[in-house]
Amino acid sequence: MAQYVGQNVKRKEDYRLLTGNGRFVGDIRLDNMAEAAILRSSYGHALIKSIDTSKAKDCEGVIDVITAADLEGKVQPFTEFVEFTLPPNLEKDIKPIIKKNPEPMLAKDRVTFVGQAIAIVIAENRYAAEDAIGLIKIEFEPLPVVTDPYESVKAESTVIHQDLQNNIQSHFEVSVGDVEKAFNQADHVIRARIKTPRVSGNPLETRGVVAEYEERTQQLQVWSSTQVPYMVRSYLSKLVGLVENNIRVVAPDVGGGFGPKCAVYPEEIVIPYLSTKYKRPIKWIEDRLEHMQSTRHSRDQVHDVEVAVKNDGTILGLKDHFLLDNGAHNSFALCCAYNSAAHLRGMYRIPNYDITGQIVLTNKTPNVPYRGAGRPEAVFVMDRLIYMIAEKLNMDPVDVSFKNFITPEEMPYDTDLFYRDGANMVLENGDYPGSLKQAMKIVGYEQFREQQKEAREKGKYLGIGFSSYIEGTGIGPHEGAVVRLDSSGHILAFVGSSPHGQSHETTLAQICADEFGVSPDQVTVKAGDTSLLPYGVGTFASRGAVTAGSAVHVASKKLKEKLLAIAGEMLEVAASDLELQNGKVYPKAMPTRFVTLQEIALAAKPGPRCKVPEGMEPGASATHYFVPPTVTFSSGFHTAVVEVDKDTGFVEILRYIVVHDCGRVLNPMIVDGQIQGGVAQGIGGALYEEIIYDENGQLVTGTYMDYLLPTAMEVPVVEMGHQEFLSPRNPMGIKGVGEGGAIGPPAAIANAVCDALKPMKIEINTLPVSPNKLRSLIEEAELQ
Ligand code: MCN
Repeated sequence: MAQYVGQNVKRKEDYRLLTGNGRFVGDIRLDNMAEAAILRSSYGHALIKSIDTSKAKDCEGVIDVITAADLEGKVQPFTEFVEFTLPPNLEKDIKPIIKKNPEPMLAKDRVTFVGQAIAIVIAENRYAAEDAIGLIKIEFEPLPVVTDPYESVKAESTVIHQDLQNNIQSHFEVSVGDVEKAFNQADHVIRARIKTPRVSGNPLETRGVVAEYEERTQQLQVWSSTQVPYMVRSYLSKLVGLVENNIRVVAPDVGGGFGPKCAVYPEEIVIPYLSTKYKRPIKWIEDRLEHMQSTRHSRDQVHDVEVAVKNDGTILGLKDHFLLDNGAHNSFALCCAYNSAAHLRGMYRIPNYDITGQIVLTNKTPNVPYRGAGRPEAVFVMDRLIYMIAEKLNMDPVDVSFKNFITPEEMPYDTDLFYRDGANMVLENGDYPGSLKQAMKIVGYEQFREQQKEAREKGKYLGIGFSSYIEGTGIGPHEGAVVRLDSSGHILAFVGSSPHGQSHETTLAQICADEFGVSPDQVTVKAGDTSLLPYGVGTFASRGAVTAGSAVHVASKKLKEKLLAIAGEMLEVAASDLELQNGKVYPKAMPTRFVTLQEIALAAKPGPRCKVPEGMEPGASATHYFVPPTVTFSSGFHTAVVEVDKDTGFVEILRYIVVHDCGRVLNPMIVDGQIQGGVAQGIGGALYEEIIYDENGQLVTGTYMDYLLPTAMEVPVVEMGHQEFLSPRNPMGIKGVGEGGAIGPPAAIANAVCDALKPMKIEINTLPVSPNKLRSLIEEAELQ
């Protein structure tokens, strides 16, 4: 029987998407639909003394202009968030301080970042709405602006939120072993300040919402370009006070999300509310400038780290204190910061570890998870340290890695920490030294060193850099699937996690197809619609394959069992003696006598011809909610080979290699694509991307002229090596892969540049490695 899991099945979604038949939020046009435009703050921090909307309201085509006053008592601010409640054992262990700082839907009497929404114009069309925006008069009184997290934590700094005493929004500490003792026993202590800057996710499709309220039935339908339609529904119900069951949120085709679209935004609440108010459909589509300003940013961590090592390269202990520059509101509590702390030691055996994290408020756009969510920052710290240790001890960096790897024999390895879900953080399996060896083989490490020597003699600077990651993927709390056989014999799978480029329609169909012995073409996967099943979660944290995949797998098994029981009644043969293949069920002993899936579907209907065995409900569908025991740990090794032009500071990536383990691979082609795409974003973070604010809190990188993204010209074809250690934490042994590609590049590329410029002893501890930054480092080195 054909096995589709593990095969390069072509993407089922491509026909629709590549022929221009995708349906994104922007494509939705409804009768009598109004459009919205948003007036946003041009100040980083200011009091709003007055707002005059009269001229805007008088504009032709304008339906209304809404400010915070209009929402009072109607729409609650964002206050409570899922993540604010930590599992009790984690809460006890890391002693967190998490202060709530409610985020208003529209700024009322003060703005706290450039891009914050202040007023919404609803008009007959977007042109009229945009024109009216220009006629709203606001009197601001500028306040001192805080943009530097180190300044922000100082006692004398302006407090951004009046109900908090200072700008430290959250704080936690993690302690493993005896760090002081480890530092006392060390031959060397290496210290560094390592910074990953603020970046933006930049999906092809910006955010957007269409809402349609039908007064007759009190049904509210919302289309949103989101990763989390269920969360949007839940917040809408809570914050607007609507019956949850009357709200249907649909994420149609979504052109990328990368993390920032897993936050729920004010527009997703206010536009639907206004649709209920004006009883007509309303559409809002974010423009690119708004996207750069107000769609949440990410990363932005500074680590002050110290590592204690022995002369032979053994790491005895690590201390770290880091600040995460959160911007003006925190809706994800400890998510990225704790991810950084939990993943920082990565593949390495570091028995003594102290880390404190502080989430600091500044007058910038709020900070949320972005592909990797705290791990790229952690890897940048850890793998830079490996290179610094090697430099200090005059060792090869790979030997420092080999010295400190957690070995396969030590698996499962207890990290002595709790994961974010409250479970013990135990790395279940993997061969970390093996992955480095495989990477070294693919790149030809020994030959490269020869080539590097020869090149240096000719004045060419070639370098090689490695980085490593582990990643807890497939986080709960659950994900659901309903698998159904329809009367035409076609299989439908409804899942709670909706894709935005990850190919779920294909990979989940492969899982189903294998269970029913049909081709993936006979399976349709539907997602992104809260009316499909009652409890869904969403697509983020590389969880789709593990959670939705397992839910589909188990629901398919349950349904198959039922179909065999019905077929048993039809054929008068025990279900255990039946086989299901190629859409037919037949007795193993007599394959010529069969019933088709379509015939079974008809026999599953209630009525006189029903053949559903006694004790079972009629119908051909099964539901399963998969609740993972905890996350599964993917891992990987990244290798960058670069050439540095010493005179211009330009870095060219000559080769890029990823060796990784994502457990059972559902579709190798899609996994490779996920890694290739992730690496492209990681290269952006390594060499080009940086959100910059000036001292007044003005965003100075608001366009793609200032905020550089890598193009196809800068991204090499990634060479890949696969390991396949099946996870025991879900029935198919899957681990996630969606983020891994983005986690390793900053560290691997920075290490490669340092390796290329080794004679100059350059240390790159700040990203991106832009030509001007690199030239300054080279100039400094040449002066010494
Ligand atoms: N897969 C597989 N075998 C595995 C693991 C995964 O074939 N062992 C397949 C999955 O079936 C799925 C894809 O790879 O089709 C990604 O799976 P997974 O790692 O489970 O990640 P999610 O489906 O949960 O997607 C989220 C993840 C994240 S967190 C970000 S950010 C991200 C990413 O996926 N954003 C993306 N990949 C993206 N890809 C695109 N095109 N656009 C985005 O916005």
